Amino acid sequence: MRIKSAEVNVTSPGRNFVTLRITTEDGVTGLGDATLNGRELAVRAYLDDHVVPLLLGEDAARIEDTWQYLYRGAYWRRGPVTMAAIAAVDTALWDIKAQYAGMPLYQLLGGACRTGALAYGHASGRDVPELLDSVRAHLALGYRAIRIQTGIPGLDSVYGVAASSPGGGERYDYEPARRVTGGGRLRPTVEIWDTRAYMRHVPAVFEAVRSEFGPELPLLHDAHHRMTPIQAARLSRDLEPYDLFWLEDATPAEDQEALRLIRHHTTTPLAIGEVFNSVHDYTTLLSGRLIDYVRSAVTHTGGVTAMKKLLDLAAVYGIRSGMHGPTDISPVGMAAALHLDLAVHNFGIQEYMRHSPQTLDVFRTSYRFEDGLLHPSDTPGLGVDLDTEAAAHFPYQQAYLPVNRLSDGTVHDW
Ligand code: EZ4
Ligand code: CO
Repeated sequence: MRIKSAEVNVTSPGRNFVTLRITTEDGVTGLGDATLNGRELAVRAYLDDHVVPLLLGEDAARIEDTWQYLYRGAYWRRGPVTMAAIAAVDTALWDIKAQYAGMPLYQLLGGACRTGALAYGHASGRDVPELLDSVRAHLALGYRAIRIQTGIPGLDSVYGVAASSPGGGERYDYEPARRVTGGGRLRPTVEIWDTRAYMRHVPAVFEAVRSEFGPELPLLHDAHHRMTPIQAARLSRDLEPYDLFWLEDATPAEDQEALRLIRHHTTTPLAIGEVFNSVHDYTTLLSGRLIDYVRSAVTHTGGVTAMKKLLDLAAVYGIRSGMHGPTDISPVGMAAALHLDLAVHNFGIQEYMRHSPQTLDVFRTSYRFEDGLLHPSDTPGLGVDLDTEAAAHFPYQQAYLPVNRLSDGTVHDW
């Protein structure tokens, strides 16, 4: 099971993806997602220049040892670029091992704890009527849990809202990293933000959705790191009558203590961690029981090995998974998440934004969405193939997420 070759593939079928493909001497290939939205080429360089040369000739079966070697051996710890690179290697090695075993990956992780992973989709609208249409469209697609985001009166463009949703259906190009040129240079777009306008508007949106769809439907919301702790405490309390499944990223995530203040004031369940890359980002949050759901993704947190350990630690505190699953997690990263979703006892929910048909022409998936649940399929390994010929038709395109500013020009969290 020696590693014969490893290549990094960068492709942009609708949006950018970075994929590591490892091949063993006997021709088994494994895939790992290394996509870091807006910083893709940094991970490619980290892999090409500093990781791939270390892998050639090594034993593909030694997954834990390889993880430790890349993590401890680099001396410099953690960080999104490093951990996405390690994640790709780790995931590709699990894919290979499961194919050698002739089993879907979830079997090697302990086997299925459930028949499928409850998934939530993203409904959005520029205003409430458009949002209600979008919720209806998501229910028609089979979703049994739905995240709701709307435009805010007075603000031109807000996180999580598709520019327009004809027919209220799912839009594949919601929140792409965008390309804007100004003065001959590519720059992120700028959005203007007002937290007080947002906080005044959101409770009425939940009121409208609950009165239209009733008390049963699990509803989620992403505040995307924009409030102060005391603002977040206030909004979480204002939303209590609407029984959220969770409020996500209420405050900037790196300040773990901020969640303690929110927690003192509210029973709204809290989720955080999509921008984290290590179990060490969570120690205060977990031991203090300050959150209810862990938002990390396999892709950004060091792979299947590290994500399993993080979720096992969360389980000690009764905290559940809610893995990040936007379209900038590639189909490879999504498949890896689904195998873990099936295998860990403390699964909570899985975010699921569908990839575009263009993306799915390049990444051939076998996972399926049925009756609101995702299943990774019983194909040996991860169950995803990368069509490198198709990928070659979509070269990398420089693109960035927007940047937020307040009306006076101050940079704010996006
Ligand atoms: O903004 O993945 O919950 N999902 C999210 C995502 C993130 C993007 C950033 O690349 O917050 O939409
Ligand atoms: Co989020």
